[in-house]
Amino acid sequence: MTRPSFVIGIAGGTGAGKTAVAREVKAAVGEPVTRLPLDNYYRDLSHLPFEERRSVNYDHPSAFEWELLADHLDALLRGETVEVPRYDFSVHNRREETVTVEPSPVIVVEGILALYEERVRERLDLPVYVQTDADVRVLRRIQRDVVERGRELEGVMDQYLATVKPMHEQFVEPTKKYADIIIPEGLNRSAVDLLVERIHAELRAADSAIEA
Ligand code: UZR
Ligand code: MG
Repeated sequence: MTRPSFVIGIAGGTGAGKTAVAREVKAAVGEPVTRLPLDNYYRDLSHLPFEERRSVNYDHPSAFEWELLADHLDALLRGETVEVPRYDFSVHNRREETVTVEPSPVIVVEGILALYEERVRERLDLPVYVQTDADVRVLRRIQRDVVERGRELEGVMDQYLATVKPMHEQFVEPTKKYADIIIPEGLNRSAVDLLVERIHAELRAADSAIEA
């Protein structure tokens, strides 16, 4: 019998600390956890030249290949292995190579719009929203894009005002209502500990269901 997976969704604005929470959960629980970052499901834009790819609105729901993500979740839940695309932020496009993801007891889908699409949402056992003030998020975003990704400050500011902020308000923030748990500030020790405890409880329940 295939073991049922416990699927967690972690949504929230850019710079909220979603990836940090997902990594921390993975570090605490270890092998049973597989992360499925939404970034990997940005649509393949190889048919567009770089200049056009650069001006795509990556904060709009249409930027993501939802069908593929939902299909992958279904396959993983059936106990099948999937080939997940990888994304290269420096060229705004999918990489050639994929990463093989095995079915696992806990799957964490993480990204700004992880709670947006119904087909994905209905597969989540625990929808989580990371709630962090916009001023903190934008400072983290500047740190990441300018310091770590080598982008120009001016471009980051323009993009934030032109798309990141309005799309956040229109599409990301309204998904908070779908969350069962709201985590303040991202790496919040108590909240992460509770998540980890809950996962351990689910793993124990699944183990005893298999033994019974
Ligand atoms: P997180 N993003 C890029 O900057 N470049 C891309 O090629 C693809 C995505 C950004 C995207 C969004 N927006 O705000 C952010 N833009 O990645 C989501 N513009 O990722 O949740 O880690 O901040
Ligand atoms: Mg992230």
